[in-house]
Amino acid sequence: MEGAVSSLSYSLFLSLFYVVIRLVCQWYIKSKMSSDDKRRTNYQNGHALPYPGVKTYVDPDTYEDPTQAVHEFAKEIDPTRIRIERVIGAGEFGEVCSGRLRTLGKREIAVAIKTLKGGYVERQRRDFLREASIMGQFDDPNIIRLEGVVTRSRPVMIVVEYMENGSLDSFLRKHDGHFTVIQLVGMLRGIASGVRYLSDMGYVHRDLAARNILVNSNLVCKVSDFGLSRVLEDDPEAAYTTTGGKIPIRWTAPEAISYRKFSSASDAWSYGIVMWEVMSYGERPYWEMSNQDVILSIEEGYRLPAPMGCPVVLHQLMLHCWQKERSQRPKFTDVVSFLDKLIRNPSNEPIQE
Ligand code: ACK
Repeated sequence: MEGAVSSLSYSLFLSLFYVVIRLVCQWYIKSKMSSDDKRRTNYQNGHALPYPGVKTYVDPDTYEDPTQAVHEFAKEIDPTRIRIERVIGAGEFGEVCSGRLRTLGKREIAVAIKTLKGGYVERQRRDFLREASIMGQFDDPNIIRLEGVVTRSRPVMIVVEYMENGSLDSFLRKHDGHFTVIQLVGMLRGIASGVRYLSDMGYVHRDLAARNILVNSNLVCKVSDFGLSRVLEDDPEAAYTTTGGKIPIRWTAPEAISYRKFSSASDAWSYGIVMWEVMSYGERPYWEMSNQDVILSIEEGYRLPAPMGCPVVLHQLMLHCWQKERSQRPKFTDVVSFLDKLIRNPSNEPIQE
């Protein structure tokens, strides 16, 4: 009897001990979480759910009727609300223009308008609108915002927010040496945060490169150019590999080049190349080396050196992104935290190489 009582009190003691330890651990984890992490975590019955508020990406190609996907994810805009002002570039499907959009609240906002040129076949229309079906699923300050589409009249259009400084690569080349390291790190932080959002959504970009990032008048960088395989078809940097895929070799992780293993970890490799492009003000990765030489050099362990004036810690982060073993590369959430710390406390870090 006495034995039974003592074993009961022993198990009571153990349960109590367990509850106390659990509460202390929960309190400790919560107190260590940044406010950013808290925003991205909620609790249900006391259990932390990973990013429950974050939706997952739906591949528009899984829709039998791709037009249905467009209408599910993008608003149809009445074309009388759009005023095209000037042509700012050329895309594979037609011109890219700048203009104004009258919002439903009667405000006018600056927009970029991608048009689908006449004489297209159904497949081109579908490929063109695929980008809108993807972009329309995202809502993040570092992802280009889709305003809507025009599909019920001609020309077919995709309307997105206007980014005053255009593509990041040409913007940096135009302003070579003009920014402080902290300003450049701020741009990199924005891009990493956009890609973190994409990877939380389960979307793999596959073509992260400075040419596919847009910059607004406040130097905010936003990820653009969505469209899965179509993106690579469009990209002038994409070259055919021996396995028949079209890939922007200099920006792509070895496993994605060799056996098309694209993942958020291969996006991390590309992000490392974007870091290098930013810190070198739009220099071409691996300069004039041929694609084949790039592949061989990477295989032999060669990695891009730190650009002039690049802080050691940033080059170390690039090297981390370029680990051969993809599981060893950093997660985007860690990249964002790291860059945040660097921005908050730059003097603690050895800035020059
Ligand atoms: O480097 P850019 O000036 O920036 O030239 C290209 C061109 O259109 C062809 O893609 C520019 N562009 C694309 N989307 C946008 C946008 N949302 N806002 C401003 N410019 C854009 C891009």
